[in-house]
Amino acid sequence: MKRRYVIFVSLILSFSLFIGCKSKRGETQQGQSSKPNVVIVYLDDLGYGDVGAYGATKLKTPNFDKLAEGGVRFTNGYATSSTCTPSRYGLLTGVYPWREKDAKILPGTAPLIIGTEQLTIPKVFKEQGYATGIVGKWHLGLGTGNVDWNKHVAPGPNEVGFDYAYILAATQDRVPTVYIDNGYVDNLDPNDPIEVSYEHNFEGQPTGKDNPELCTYVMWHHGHNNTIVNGIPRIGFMKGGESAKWSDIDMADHFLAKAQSYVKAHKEEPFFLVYTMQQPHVPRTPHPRFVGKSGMGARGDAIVEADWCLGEFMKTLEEEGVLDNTLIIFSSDNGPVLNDGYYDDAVELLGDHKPAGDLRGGKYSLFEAGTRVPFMAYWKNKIEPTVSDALICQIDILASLAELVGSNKGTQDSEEMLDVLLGKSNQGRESLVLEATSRTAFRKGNWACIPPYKGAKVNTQVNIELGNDTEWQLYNLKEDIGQQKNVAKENPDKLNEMIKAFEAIRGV
Ligand code: NG6
Ligand code: CA
Repeated sequence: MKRRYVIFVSLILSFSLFIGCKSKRGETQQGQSSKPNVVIVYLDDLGYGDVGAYGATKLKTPNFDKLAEGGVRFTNGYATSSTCTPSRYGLLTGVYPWREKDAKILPGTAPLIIGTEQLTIPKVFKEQGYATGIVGKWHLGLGTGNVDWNKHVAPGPNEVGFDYAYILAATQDRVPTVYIDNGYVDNLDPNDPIEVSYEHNFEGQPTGKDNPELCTYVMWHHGHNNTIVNGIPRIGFMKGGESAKWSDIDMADHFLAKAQSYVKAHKEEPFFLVYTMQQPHVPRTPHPRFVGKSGMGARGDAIVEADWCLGEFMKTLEEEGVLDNTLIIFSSDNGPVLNDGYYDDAVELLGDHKPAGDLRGGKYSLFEAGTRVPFMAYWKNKIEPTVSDALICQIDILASLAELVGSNKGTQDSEEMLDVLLGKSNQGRESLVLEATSRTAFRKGNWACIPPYKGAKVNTQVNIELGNDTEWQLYNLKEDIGQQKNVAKENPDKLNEMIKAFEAIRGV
């Protein structure tokens, strides 16, 4: 009798343990924590065609390819926007950036644009008991409007859900050119305080405009003619903080080391890490050991360097024994640009390489190359390698990861597509609003339409078609992925259907 009772109790116990270990989706991973780690690897200005697995032949990206070929490679994966700040806003909050008026390219002194009360992916993870971290580019603003860089800089990533944040404030081409470690400028000498302004220069500070002879690393082409740091003229003015200034050529190694340390420090607990590389955004400063490796100049070399960084990072996951229990999502914040303001031979040495693949436009554009980016999900022994044509956007990552970790959090815009992300389903979004410098376009099914917009058709400084036209544009992406033939006039019904669906989301 007693024995039977013991068996009964242990059966009940093991059953409840089994239930307890079950994630929301009812999956148990034997021998593994039921809480998988998640890493988002996010590149800056990497184009759809900049990855071997997406068709690049001249540029070698073996480590990007390993993820793409060993996981789900999305052919219709989108950033929310064709520039950085809005895309990062969309990624972390799961909210369309055109809903937030301040989600546009920010100066280094801009206040934080994510509300501290707002839902973010790291908050979803924190609530589920995860350690959360971000290493790399931030560009979502810091402080409340008048930052003193010599004090604690807040609110910032720590106040919107990241326990750990080791970041560069804005972009590599914008001041302040220092790293920020959990709200404090790293390596700052209190006797040499930093001053930063986007309005005025500081007395005695040379600028790219007045002292071109000091632009010894690279010369500016357009913009980028203010304070010179490490022979590179930047956007904005800065004085002091000598010991805190970063070394551009060591930046990739520096962020990699921080990302690796993060994994080592948190391997015993579930973690969520966002690793936002600065490559291949300008100024392109590959470490000397990568210079000349691509044959395409600094842009190609910076991509080769980023690929190497990913390989090293993956090795760390493996060596620390967490690779099998880590989902890695890889993408880029916007499409490619060659000359983005410096003479770095990106145009001259491009050769046959097509950074946007067969897509039209590039960074800043409403055409496809602005927002359609490399996008893949890799999970060793868990995701079956596949190519997915499902329509998916970075705003969907929030709801999908929430589902993964058993949270019911979500937003109006973020569509839960965990099965799509894991390659188990091809049922992507029905439609998607795309954004480029405050203009929007609409994708539905295989169709894309762009409303009439005034303004230049081409940004001649960067030589990119922006998507502006005086008339509605409609493209059938299935037949015309390069958006060469505007079929709006031949398909008035389709266009009307698109406009209605577009307005229903965007408002008239
Ligand atoms: C533009 C810069 C460009 C780049 C971009 C932001 C000029 C002329 N151009 O204003 O170089 O920094 O902003 O890029 O200043 S992003 O990828 O962060 O959106
Ligand atoms: Ca970018």
